[in-house]
Amino acid sequence: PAPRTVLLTGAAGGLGTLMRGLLPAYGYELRLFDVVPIEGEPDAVVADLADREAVREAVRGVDAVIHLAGISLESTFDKILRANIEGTYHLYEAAREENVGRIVFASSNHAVGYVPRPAGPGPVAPGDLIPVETRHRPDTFYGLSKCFGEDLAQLYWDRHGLETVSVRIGSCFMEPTSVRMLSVWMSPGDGARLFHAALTAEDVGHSIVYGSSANTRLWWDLSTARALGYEPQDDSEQYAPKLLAEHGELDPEKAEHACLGGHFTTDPPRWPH
Ligand code: NAI
Ligand code: 15L
Repeated sequence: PAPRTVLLTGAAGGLGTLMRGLLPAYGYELRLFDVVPIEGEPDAVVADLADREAVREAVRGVDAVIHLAGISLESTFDKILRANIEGTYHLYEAAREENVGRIVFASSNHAVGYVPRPAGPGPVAPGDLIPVETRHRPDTFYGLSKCFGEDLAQLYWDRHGLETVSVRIGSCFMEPTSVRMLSVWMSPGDGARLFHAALTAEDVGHSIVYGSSANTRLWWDLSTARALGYEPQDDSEQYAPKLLAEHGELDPEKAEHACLGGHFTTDPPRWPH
């Protein structure tokens, strides 16, 4: 049966807030979880992913989890380790113990951030789109934690039959704000469509999909997302004239424009740890 009660971790964050607004229309009852309280949501669980008992209690009785909680940008290794690596492990252990059937995991394009982007401006030929089956090339400790999450999901599927859809999200914000985002943007509406498809598709095992709208300048292959029943409705192209007038096309000579992960691949690392 289709899941009805869904635990939304990271519900206080940017994407969590967008999804809190959009997912109830699909019929879900959301249980909210975040380390910070959410204004106007007194029933939200306020707890840290480090608190295994609280995580286990939070997953008890839900049909599925959308796991967004964690550090969403590069940080020190220790902070990433605690929130994203150990935190995601705690979530999976709790889900296994409580027999939750499916997790939708917010992976990121930064798990494969050092993959070269398709050459040239404008639309990319279908054969040149970046496939899901490309090796992990994390661009940060943050991206590395998403590689870990994808592998953890694979382990829990193979060993325990716990299903996951790992969504390598591009940039999910109200509007694209850079030329790179014209290629990787996921509109909030398409984000909700994709999460809904990931929650309801049958027999997903562990599926990895890219998360974006049907952008004219798309860099990656959306076929595994479409195989879940996802039908993106939006395209960033309406924002192209303004963004291109402001910034020009991406410059292939610039390192920060060369790879999928954009400036994540060139920003100075947050060392020492
Ligand atoms: P965000 O930083 O706005 O939200 C993350 C939320 O997780 C925050 O509310 C924070 O309080 C919570 N959190 C952090 N550590 C926690 C812990 N130890 N225990 C409990 N809660 C904790 O990030 P955003 O943009 O909403 O992203 C959500 C998820 O989606 C993240 O996992 C991020 O890596 C992933 N993602 C988001 C993209 C986007 O475009 N927004 C792109 C790619 C991936
Ligand atoms: C991410 O993984 C981040 O969480 C988000 O804030 C954006 O920076 C996004 O990637 C991106 O690549 O634009």
